[in-house]
Amino acid sequence: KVLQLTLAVIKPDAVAHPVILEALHQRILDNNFVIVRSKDVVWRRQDSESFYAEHSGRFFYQRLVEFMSSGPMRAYVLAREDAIHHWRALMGPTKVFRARHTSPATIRAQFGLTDTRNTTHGSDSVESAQREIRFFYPDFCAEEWMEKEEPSFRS
Ligand code: DAT
Ligand code: MG
Repeated sequence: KVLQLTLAVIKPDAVAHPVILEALHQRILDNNFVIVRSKDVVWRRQDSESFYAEHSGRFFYQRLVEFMSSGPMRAYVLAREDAIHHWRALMGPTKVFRARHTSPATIRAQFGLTDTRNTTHGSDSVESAQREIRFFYPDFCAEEWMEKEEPSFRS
């Protein structure tokens, strides 16, 4: 397994509750992710629309866009082997009802409020991770970071 970067977001529903935010931060550390970057951001509506452009036209799009620009969220760049898969596994299924019934130990099962207010985002492929990291951190150079840090993950 190779070292990988992913973008992980704690959405506004969870950032609004300091205890939940802290629990999720701790869960990241407990699952052997290295926090490469972290910041709190508030999106304008147009950031939200652009980030989720692939969903424009879906019945939940307006709801999603409004929610994602409703308050602060936390955006992490995380590193570990197979980071994309491992973060998505920790998040659980998109839909909260399904998460609660099929994977009760996941973040969305435990903290998700609705299918829209579902606590977390995670990149779903190498390509989306690159795009999403660039979206939040335009000055971050993944290649440079890998070159510098990857050797220390081997030892
Ligand atoms: P994921 O966030 O698991 O990658 P996605 O990319 O299909 O899921 O959708 C992006 C977000 O859009 C999701 O986190 C919440 C919202 N969403 C998706 N499907 C929805 C639905 N059926 N009802 C309400 N919101 C939905
Ligand atoms: Mg997605």
